[in-house]
Amino acid sequence: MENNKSLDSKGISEIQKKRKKSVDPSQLVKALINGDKTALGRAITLVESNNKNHLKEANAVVTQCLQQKTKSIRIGITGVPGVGKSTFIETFGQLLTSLGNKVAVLTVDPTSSQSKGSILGDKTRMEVLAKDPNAFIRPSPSGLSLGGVTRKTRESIILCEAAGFTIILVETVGVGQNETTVHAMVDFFLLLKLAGAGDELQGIKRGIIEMADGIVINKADGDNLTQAKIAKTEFERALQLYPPKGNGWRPKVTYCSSIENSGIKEIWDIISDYISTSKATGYFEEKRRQQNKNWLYEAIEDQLKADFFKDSKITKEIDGYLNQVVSKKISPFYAADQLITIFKTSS
Ligand SMILES: Nc1nc2c(ncn2[C@@H]2O[C@H](COP(=O)(O)OP(=O)(O)O)[C@@H](O)[C@H]2O)c(=O)[nH]1
Ligand SMILES: [Mg+2]
Repeated sequence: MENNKSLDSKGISEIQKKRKKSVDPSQLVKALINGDKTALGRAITLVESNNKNHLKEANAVVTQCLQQKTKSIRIGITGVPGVGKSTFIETFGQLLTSLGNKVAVLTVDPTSSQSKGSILGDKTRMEVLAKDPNAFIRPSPSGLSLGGVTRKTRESIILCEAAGFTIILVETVGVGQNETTVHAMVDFFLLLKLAGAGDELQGIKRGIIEMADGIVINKADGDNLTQAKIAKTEFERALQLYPPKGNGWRPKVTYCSSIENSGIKEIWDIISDYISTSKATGYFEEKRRQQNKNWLYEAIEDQLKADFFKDSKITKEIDGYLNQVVSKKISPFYAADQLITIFKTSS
């Protein structure tokens, strides 16, 4: 055995390399559509790969998955770190699978490469759901910018849906731009809050309240319950100041305990109500169409930008232009115009 290993180790690793390289997209998609979670995991890895050779295969996989007729609900879950998103998903996810749904959980956390601890934390927090045959949990790809994570997550959603997952939960860390990008990829946006965490209404970033279709005060248990009830009333009052959403929806406020499993069903009722109302008016489909259009524009912008800054002439010239701009010899607009002309003629 030992001998064999040393004799063959090179050969074996060559085979393994080849195997890793040559993915047959059609075979992979076939297995994935049959509900094979390993195939789904491999397809997501392919989509996440930054290797140029994988791009063609990844595109083929996504395109084939797009052809699948799917029915899904995409729910974004946001809130500050520690508010209980992962714990909530563990409890909420189990309710959803018990009702016959197949649940996929994706996370958008561009910081996850720096804070490996949070992934470990999430895995232990979703222990039961992780073992549920009708659930699939995939942490945020690491080592990518927010733009990179966003794109990969969007494509992963398509793959999960083709694999038969009917509810997609996207957990996002409530910092910076993350919420905005996740809001743009889901049907329903749920904001988790804590009661009694300082001045509730002062601490809210206005933009996030405007994005939320539902607000849940989490950790409504023990001594916290009374505070949670008060916070609910405060949020409801505050929300009256906002106009209803495009589809006439007024965001709902409720409270729950993810640990004690109370108030969870009410949240699903709110989301179901939202989905059936917005499907009836055609808003649901319209929103998804609009999101798809926006993704195209964003993808073009991202790609152009990346190509521009990678261009060898640009990398050579840009410092000179920057210096001239800083020393006010030329205007930033003129510099941009010149650089873009250089870029256009170089390609
Ligand atoms: N008392 C109580 N604690 C909770 C509840 N939900 C989460 N927690 C705790 O809050 C901490 C952070 O939870 P976690 O799910 O990791 O938050 P995340 O960072 O938003 O994903 C953990 O210690 C949880 O046990 C809840 O409903 N009640
Ligand atoms: Mg978490």
